[in-house]
Amino acid sequence: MIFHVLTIFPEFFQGPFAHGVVKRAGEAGLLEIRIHNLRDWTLDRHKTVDDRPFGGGEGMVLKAEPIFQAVESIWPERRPGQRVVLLSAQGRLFEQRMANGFANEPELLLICGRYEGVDERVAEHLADHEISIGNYVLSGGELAAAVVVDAVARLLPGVLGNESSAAFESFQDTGHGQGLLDCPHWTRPADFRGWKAPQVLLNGNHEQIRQFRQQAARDKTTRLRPDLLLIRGQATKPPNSSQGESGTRIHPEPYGKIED
Ligand code: 9D3
Repeated sequence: MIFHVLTIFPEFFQGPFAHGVVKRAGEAGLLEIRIHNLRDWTLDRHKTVDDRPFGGGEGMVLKAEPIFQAVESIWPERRPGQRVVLLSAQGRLFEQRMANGFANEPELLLICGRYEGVDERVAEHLADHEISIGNYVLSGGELAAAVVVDAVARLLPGVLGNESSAAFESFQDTGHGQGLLDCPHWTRPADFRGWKAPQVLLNGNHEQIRQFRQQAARDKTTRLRPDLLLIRGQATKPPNSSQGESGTRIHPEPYGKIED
């Protein structure tokens, strides 16, 4: 799979992509990451990528022209498997389901937003998806793009012991297995500073261990991520939420173009 990243900070990505799964997948030829400097597609001598917002207001906005020029030069004849993703604070919340969908595409181009935002014509007429990685304010889309690349790269066949795309298809869920958080884990020593690993995990009774883990996952989900129970309509009493209705979707509809 080929990832393109369009950014005004190309140096930023030497860090995140030089380690771990993404680095190894790159070395194995399973993915390729091409970083593109947005300023390469400016025409003025100051290499201007931003301008003041129409209507006034604080901050600057990334101009549409260099972004369109860049994408049209990277893909002179854009094909269906070549998806453009705009990372912006106004985007739809990125989740596992979207990563699964992206992993099935041959090529992805991530546009990193900056400043106060990006000229809306990029979202309307160039990008297939506009996504945010969470409800907090970042200073730009670069960290978000690295997050998306990592989440997608680890799904590619051959990268993490995903031997075939069949193994990969069995992972077409939200990433939380049965819709719950993973169960908690312990490793040696069994007693660390007086804090003991649960005895049941040491006794070798696999049925008891399975039941313990299932309950521990439920308990932890109820405590830390009651929203996951709401999505599946499993919550008996909606903890601290106005979305009490059974089966309430956090996202209003499935991701049409991506999957589901
Ligand atoms: C007045 C409100 N603005 C600034 C506080 C809105 C705003 C503009 C630009 C907020 C963030 C940004 C820059 N952020 C991104 O480009 C971004 C982002 C994010 O901020 N949070 C989560 N995901 C992403 S993806 C890109």
